[in-house]
Amino acid sequence: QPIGVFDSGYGGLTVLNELLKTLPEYDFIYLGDNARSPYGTRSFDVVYDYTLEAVEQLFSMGCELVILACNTASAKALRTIQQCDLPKINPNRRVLGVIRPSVEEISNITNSKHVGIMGTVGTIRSNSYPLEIAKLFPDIVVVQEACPMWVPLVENNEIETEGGRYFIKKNIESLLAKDPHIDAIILGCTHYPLMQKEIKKMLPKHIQLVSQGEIVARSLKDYLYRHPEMDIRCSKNANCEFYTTEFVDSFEEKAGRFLNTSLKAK
Ligand code: DGN
Repeated sequence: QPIGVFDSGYGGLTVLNELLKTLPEYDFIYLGDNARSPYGTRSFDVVYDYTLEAVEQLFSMGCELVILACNTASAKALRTIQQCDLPKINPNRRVLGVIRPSVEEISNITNSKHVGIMGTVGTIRSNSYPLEIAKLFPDIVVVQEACPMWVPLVENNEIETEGGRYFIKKNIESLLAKDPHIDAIILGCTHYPLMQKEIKKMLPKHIQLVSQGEIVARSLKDYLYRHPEMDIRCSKNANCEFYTTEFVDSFEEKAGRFLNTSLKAK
């Protein structure tokens, strides 16, 4: 069976990209809810409803395991889906998010024990990162910055423009002003790796920038190893299908740009 990968739009492709490299022998189905993206400023209830719908769609396409490759959905919908919905839908199916694996890596990336998190308004307001980090590493200080303009910059290819740089600088400076001891920043939104080059130019050299794709891919590989009962490895040529909830043509164009390849979507 294929592994489902879901995002509100294109951001999850940065995770899919790493999954394809790390798990080349698996089939994937990517679903972008482009019709209703962005999720960043939407309420808990709305993000939960949309995410559950997407998960059920991926289940109906044959996925037994779905990755929410979206921090906003992981922050606002994952726990309820895991605890309340899955037992009713099918207790053998699994839904995993991107926040927990990123948090588990934190102690390896900071020496100062001061970490910055950048994300959508929804992810930052949910406090998911500070709460999860406090459970595993209570001595780590966490400061957060919501970057409401960053997803639109990525979606509209405006990163390397004067306006794009203005908003990147504004949020970086605001985060660093909150805590000068930060030595690592987690890009807590799956869109942000596409801005990494510009962000790095504005960061002091000693600050490490962490994007989630590789972390999530490593963590999923480990998960599949620990759960051999989820026998979803494909036997012949691995395959990846793409679905969008709106405008197939522009999805193919943009997703192709993000993945650096041409692709067909449905
Ligand atoms: N890529 C999503 C995330 O990681 O939070 C955000 C996209 C959005 O809908 N704003």
